[in-house]
Amino acid sequence: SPWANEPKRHPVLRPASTRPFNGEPPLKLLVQNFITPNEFFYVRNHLPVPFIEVNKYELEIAIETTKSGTKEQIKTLTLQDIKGLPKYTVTAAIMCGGNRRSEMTKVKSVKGLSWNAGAVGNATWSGARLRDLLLEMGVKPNENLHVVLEGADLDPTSHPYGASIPLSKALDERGDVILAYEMNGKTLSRDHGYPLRCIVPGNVGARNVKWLTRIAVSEAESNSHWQQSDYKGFSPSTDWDTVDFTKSPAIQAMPVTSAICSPSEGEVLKIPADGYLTIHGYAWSGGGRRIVRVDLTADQGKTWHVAKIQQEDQPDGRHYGWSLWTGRIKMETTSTGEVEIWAKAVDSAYNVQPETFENIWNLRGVLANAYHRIKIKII
Ligand code: MTE
Ligand code: MO
Repeated sequence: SPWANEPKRHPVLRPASTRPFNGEPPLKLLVQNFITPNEFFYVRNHLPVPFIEVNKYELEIAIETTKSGTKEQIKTLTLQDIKGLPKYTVTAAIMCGGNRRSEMTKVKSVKGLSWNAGAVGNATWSGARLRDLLLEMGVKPNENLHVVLEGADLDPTSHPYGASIPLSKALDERGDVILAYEMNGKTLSRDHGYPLRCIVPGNVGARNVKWLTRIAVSEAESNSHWQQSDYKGFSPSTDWDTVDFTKSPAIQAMPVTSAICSPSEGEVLKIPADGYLTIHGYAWSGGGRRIVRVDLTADQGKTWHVAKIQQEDQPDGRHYGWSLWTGRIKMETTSTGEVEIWAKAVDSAYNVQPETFENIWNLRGVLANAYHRIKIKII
């Protein structure tokens, strides 16, 4: 059975599916640490986890012949070779394109794993810069080329998981694309891509290819199902009868989002004597855009409260880690019963989350970034 070699997972990861394994941590736990502990970091696998013997491991890097003048070149590297290159560490959140899908589903059903808001984690990733490798091989900037990334995990027809990113992202010094062998200072675990994965900060989780075996500089995007016919956005009026996957670009940089992680949806609680309700959550935007504000309301937007943000001091455009936030809302001490809390984040381009899911609904349930809303009960 291809599932005989699956690694053990921490029991806090609530499975959204078991074969392949997909699991996310409870939201309250998720925001207890600015750096997500490795064992609490969500896992998103499309296929069985490959078993890789590190002494036999090789990474192939191919430069394909292109009209724009790159010449065929192939290089094979061992893990030792990659560890011999200058080591970089970046803090980057990875978020699945389907994070918060379970909220979008409430508008109308979608196809995909029913993720809550926990398909995200924030870690430090260490490894070689893809840029260094490509420059050493003589690759020149070119807006028309792509870097195709392939994993060692194979589908039943022996096709690997694959994705691609624009070459411009891979070569950008501020893009911080890493071939990572460490997560939070520890050897990558099997679920997170041991021995090597690509980290593409600011882009959708799907491009952060795990168990990396092949990199190709190419005229075409990855021909994989996940690049071509999945992880793309569509109009709310596009359905499975009318969808044409060639008509939408593959998701790369992610939009701004946030989630309330404490209290939990449906929680019953008492307001403390000082009258303040304390709320915790995370916010993040793709493309290296820093979170500049998180607004909270407990009265359907009549009054908004600005949350206090905890984040790394990184320049805008290169701010790849998430932000944690804490808000305090003064409640009427006499008010009891159901209260709805909403959160919305604003990024450095003043992009803000859309109000509702109705007008961003899409058949795959991706990019589910509307205001996060929870109901609690005050007694
Ligand atoms: N890489 C390979 N080889 N196989 C996969 O199934 N899943 C992708 C990406 N890289 C995947 C992969 C998706 S959709 C996401 S969201 C992230 O890995 C999840 O990374 P994580 O499991 O380390 O959290
Ligand atoms: Mo994903």
